[in-house]
Amino acid sequence: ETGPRHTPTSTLANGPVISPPHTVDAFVKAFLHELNFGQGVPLSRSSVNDQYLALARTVRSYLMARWLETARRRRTDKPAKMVGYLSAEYLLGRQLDNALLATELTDIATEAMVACGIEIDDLRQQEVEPGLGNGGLGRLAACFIDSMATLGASSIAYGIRYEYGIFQQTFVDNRQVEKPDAWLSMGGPWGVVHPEMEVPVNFGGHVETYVGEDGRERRRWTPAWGVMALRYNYMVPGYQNGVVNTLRLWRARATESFDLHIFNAGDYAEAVRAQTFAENISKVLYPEDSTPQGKELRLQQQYFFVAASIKDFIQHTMPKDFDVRDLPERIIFQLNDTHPVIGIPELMRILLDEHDLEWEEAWAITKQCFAYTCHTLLPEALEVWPVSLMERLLPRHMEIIYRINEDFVAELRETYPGDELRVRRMSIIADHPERSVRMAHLATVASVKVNGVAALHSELLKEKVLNDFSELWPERFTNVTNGVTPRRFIKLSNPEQSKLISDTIGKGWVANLDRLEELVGYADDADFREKFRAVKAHNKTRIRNVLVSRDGIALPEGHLLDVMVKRLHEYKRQSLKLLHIVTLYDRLISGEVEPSTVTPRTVVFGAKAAPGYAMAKETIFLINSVAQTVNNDPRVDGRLFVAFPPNYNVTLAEKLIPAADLSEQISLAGKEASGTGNMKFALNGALTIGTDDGANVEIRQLVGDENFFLFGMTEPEVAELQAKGYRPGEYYERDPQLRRAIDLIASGHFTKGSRDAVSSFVGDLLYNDRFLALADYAAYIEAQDKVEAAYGDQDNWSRMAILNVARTGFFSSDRSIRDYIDRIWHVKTGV
Ligand code: GL2
Repeated sequence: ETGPRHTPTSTLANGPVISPPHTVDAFVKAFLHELNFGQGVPLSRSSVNDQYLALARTVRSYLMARWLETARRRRTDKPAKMVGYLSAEYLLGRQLDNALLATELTDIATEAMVACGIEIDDLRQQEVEPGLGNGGLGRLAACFIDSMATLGASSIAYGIRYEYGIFQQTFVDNRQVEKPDAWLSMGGPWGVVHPEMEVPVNFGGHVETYVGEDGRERRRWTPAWGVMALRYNYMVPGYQNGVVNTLRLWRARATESFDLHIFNAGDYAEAVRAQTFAENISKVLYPEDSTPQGKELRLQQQYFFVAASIKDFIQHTMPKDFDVRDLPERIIFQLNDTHPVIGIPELMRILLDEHDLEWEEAWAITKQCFAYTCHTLLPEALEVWPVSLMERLLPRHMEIIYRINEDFVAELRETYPGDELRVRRMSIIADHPERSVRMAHLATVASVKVNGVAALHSELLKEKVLNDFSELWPERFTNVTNGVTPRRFIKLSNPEQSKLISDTIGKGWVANLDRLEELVGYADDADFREKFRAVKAHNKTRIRNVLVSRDGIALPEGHLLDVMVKRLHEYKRQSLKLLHIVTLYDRLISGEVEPSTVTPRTVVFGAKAAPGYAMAKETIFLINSVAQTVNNDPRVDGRLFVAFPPNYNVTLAEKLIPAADLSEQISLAGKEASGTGNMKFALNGALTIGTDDGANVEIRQLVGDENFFLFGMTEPEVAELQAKGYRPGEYYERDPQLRRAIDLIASGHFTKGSRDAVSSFVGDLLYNDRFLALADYAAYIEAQDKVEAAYGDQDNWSRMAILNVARTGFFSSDRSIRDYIDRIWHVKTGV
């Protein structure tokens, strides 16, 4: 890195950075140093939080040594192309254990704490996870940076250091109530701030023409206000390979000039208020998952972090004498969904206005510097910004977008003479219902590659969402199936299964997940199956303890553990799961089945609803209401239990997923782009009940039909039914079992007799049912009945579960990142 710096002339200046030694003694010393001189307390008077912060900082110093060494190596190596991963979300989860694992310090730290009379587990519990993301998209970014570091890919990740992450969910009278997530309130030991490296980011104002020294006309943007982007570095360690990469998160800080520009000088209180306004930009994560709201502050956030990141890369990561014409050899910015797409006109602006390039040359460079990942198939998830808002907030960028579109539309008219309908469909600017910018179109026009996140999704992207574009540029489209990091989601979250695997095939699988295949043969080994079952039993006991102390929920023992955890969204069909539960319950209380003959089952939900998503919140209320009724009805005789622990997050996922027997992946076919929870469950020995959607398709192909409970319509069948005209009421009329379930809900049975409390839920199912839950109900119930029969043969169930683990090594995010490197980035790897 270059940038403002002062190099002392001492001979020490170029000496190596020396990591604290990997010994218990050295660790204890470093820890006590942090405690005494960092926290300012003696061990005897320290709080658990003091101890946690000192421990985190101690581990951080080991990471820091490697981080500095990684950076030094990259400076001295021949200049290489880097990946700039741009994401508005990183759902990181707790940091401590991952850092210990990566640096091989787990045992040393544990012993060091024992030496200090501290139970390290108590400190683990103290860490508040950084929840800087909503769901799968944000967690994917976190898995990807882990894999980039593990593969030694030269990369830097950029995002926003939200002061408040995803809200904390509580339930009051069965309804979701949100609380702010003040994740930094007890101190943020993992981030390192560099106030001297801040970069300005501007907004508003106007654009004018002026004549440059060479007599050429140019455009000049005079912004109305600006903020500073404060740099926070977070260290991203590779798995036991010495590499530590950077996650750079920006925080907004007011500038003095900001106060001067908009507000009158002399009014102190007003000036301080203005500061708050500027600092609002990084205040809070928007809590909508897959359904963005077109809020001005959100566009401010997007431009804020992208502008800071691009400037930071060019000015501080590239050498001083760097020529921007070389950018395509030095960087590929990966756009994680449309959130960072404003970076495209921003780079154009930099090249045109700050480096004086001609339009054609600037465009040729820009087009090589971006690649776009689309994460959705839902039309309402595709971001669109009103032109009026863009003109007000980013007038120069709007101009540039118009010009990009003008050239693009001209090219289209040449390629498709007379086909104005197509031109309108493809235009970056939409005219209806309001003149606006289609960010996915802008991204596609400017990117080297566009990828979907699972095989089916990438196909549907080409056939549907971006069909016109794939006809025009077929070679631009590719697939990279998502993955998850085996470090966090097997090694750390499931130590018992990890030990069994390592004892059986050796330790190498953690960084080479294909090696799980070596377990295939053990599916037929009775001794191995028994050990595998013991792991599951252990993990069930563990989650039982967690839920008792976390939420006072006592899960019954000896049940099939059926888990549906993901954001609450209609397309994911938590409502269908609910209908299944009500059917099971109805069979029990109606006397249709004898309780002692049914497979005892516990269903665990975890789901946050966007605070403004009314139907999702109604569903949460109904799940809680059903749970309350079912769990307290003596007729159920302990055969069915429903738990909905609040505030599902990464920390809970790590405990819950390894305990699951059954993974619920029941979205309507053609709606879930990929899913990543589905992969985590399979890798942790749960069987999937799922539709032919997202990455479920690939999971099923890999594990085999006989080891997967498939049900429901395929995507073409869905399309056909919708074209024909879908009437949910017909299914209700025709299927008595379904009718009984819906009637029971509608009667107010679960809501203390209140029909009103369920009327919008029931009304929507019967008269709208946008995601065809009723059409898939019968098939789902049938598949669930097969699950119960299969669970009756425990030995065969274990066999199936082992094969799921053995055959899903493909879903390591290491493989995803290798695919990105081979198909899109072409950067080098290795430590
Ligand atoms: C999502 C998709 O809905 C999900 O299917 C996918 O697995 C992830 C990661 O690619 O991306 N898209 C999206 O907007 N969110 C997702 O989780 N929030």
